[in-house]
Amino acid sequence: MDVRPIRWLVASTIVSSLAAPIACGESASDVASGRDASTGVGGCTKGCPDGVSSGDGWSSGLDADGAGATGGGTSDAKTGGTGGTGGTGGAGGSSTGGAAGTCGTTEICDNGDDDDCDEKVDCADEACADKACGPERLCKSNECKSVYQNVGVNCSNNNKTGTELCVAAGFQGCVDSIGYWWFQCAGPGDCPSAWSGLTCSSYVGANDCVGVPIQGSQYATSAKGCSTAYGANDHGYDCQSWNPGYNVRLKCN
Ligand SMILES: [Ca+2]
Ligand SMILES: [Ca+2]
Repeated sequence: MDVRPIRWLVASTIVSSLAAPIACGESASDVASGRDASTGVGGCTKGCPDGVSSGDGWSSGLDADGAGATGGGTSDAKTGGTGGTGGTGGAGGSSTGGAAGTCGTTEICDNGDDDDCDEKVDCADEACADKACGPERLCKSNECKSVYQNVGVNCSNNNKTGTELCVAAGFQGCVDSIGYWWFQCAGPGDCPSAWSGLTCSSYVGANDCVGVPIQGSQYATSAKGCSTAYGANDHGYDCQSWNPGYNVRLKCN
């Protein structure tokens, strides 16, 4: 029996298979259909799996699992996202674009938004300056703040000067301060009506936590400017028992 032709046929088949390496999930029949696995040219009949484009060497137009590729979509707060393209052959992609934002031409200086879309918010935008924050308001930490701030001083932050309290509130320094102290229960509250700068004309007469009007010896103010500390031990109190503490009204700069 002459076996030479059979050996030649087997060897030839092996060499032929190695000449067209199978890659990218292709089956031998895909390769046989015309796609060159090394260059991606020629396409196959299998179609693209999710997340693989024809540029990766897969033929386009078919979805490998039949479920449809999910659209990617891009996100842009200013222009709105772009929806992805659904796969063909399966259900369409489900991604939809984001809602478009709005861009104005003017930065509103005290609303927490970048109104003119230059990535600078409120007083951090050159279009705004301290004066844009309004009277007695300054731009601090990219936010318009009133120069008047109320801060409590009690046993947890004892002995603080007006300057220290203003700096802690984000300001450069202090212009003046007055501390308000209720001797009754609940400690100092906020001004019952509007503050007038550092003063609260309606503080006396406000009710404490049991409805008793605050007046006379039940109430004290301490005007300590900026360099003298407010202390929880003021007015005969200590930090061993209940202590109302101050409501310090600051004017900062
Ligand atoms: Ca802006
Ligand atoms: Ca704004």
